[in-house]
Amino acid sequence: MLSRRSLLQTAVLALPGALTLDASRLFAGAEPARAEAIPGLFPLQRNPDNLEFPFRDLQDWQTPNDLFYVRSHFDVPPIKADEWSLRIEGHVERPFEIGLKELRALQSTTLTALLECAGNGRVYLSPLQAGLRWGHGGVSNADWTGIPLAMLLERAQVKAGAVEVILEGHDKGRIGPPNPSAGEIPFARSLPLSKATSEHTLLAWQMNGEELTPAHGFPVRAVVPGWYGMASIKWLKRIVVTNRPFTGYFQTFNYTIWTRPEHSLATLVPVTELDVKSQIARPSAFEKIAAGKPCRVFGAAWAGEPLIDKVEISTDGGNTWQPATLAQQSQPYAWRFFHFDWTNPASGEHTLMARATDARGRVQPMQRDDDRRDAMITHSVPVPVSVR
Ligand SMILES: Nc1nc2c(c(=O)[nH]1)N[C@H]1C(S)=C(S)[C@@H](COP(=O)(O)O)O[C@H]1N2
Ligand SMILES: [Mo]
Repeated sequence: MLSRRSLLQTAVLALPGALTLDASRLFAGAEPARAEAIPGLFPLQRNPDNLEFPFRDLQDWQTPNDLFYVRSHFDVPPIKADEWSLRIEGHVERPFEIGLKELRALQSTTLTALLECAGNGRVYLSPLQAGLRWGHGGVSNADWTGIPLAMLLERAQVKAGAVEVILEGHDKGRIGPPNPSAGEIPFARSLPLSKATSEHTLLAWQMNGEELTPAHGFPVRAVVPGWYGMASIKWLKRIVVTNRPFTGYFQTFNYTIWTRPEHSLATLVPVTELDVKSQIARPSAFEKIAAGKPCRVFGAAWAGEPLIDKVEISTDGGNTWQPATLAQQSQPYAWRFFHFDWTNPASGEHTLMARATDARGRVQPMQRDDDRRDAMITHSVPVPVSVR
């Protein structure tokens, strides 16, 4: 690989003779100041790319497309727009196929929804879990434009007795030990008929007013607002209506949690709805803060469909709590920003924490619930800071 320095030298050599920049002088001594450092995605994995939104740089309510986190299990499938079509079949009267042009010509709607990976925050689990170790950046918020999935289900005429709708992507691969897949499998997941026919469950082709990029599911993806991200299938290929629950890889071996509904007999169930959660963006962990000056604690909270009612901040590791100010902008499925002005932080080590409450009365827990295995990581994460 070319180093930064040799790249620059190559560039210098290509310049017209009149310009005599000396690269060795530029890079002698200290690195030049990063006057306009623009944050970019943080790689957890390449090929397939799994990239974190730089949450500590949180600024926009709508995450810019090039900063929206990327979570892909397999390589991005090569899809040609003019060859793409979506098939709707299974437990329906009239199976059919629809092309991109025809789909985009349908009456579209736009909805803001946050996507959060069910593994977001996994780096904070102890003991460390297998799987991608997301920090706080497996979450982003965007406007999605498309049609309700219900529109196509209506056209296909779902038969009586249907219970679920499986969404299948064009991407596929083989998953190895410890839980090998049945050969090469596509990414697929099901929704109960009620969620699939909700007017808010979309087949989207635009994100923040622009065509979906390959990484985010070009040409068409599902957006299932209020659910963890794994339900929002990218690169849609096929929609299958079924008359019995689907038990594919990504809702059995993966993306499942234990529940204890009856008789204390733990039951494994697929991850579905988002839980209430907040994250502090700034200050970030291990940041050095000036003593005696006010410090603004800033972050975002979300709960899926219910609105965020309250966010509280602790500057003493959870002993005492004070209300944060919530941003005016508040709507179902999206995140809500908050801030808290920490006046006069005293010299020493401090631990910041945030705790959100939603309109359903759900409160963000302080402790990790191990029944959730490696998913749905919503407990309040302590943020250690030094005040000097
Ligand atoms: N076809 C397909 N759809 C997929 C995935 C995938 O790997 N393949 N990943 C899912 C997961 S786990 C998440 S969190 C979201 C992430 O969407 P994004 O990459 O646009 O942020 O896509 C979901 N849809
Ligand atoms: Mo995910």
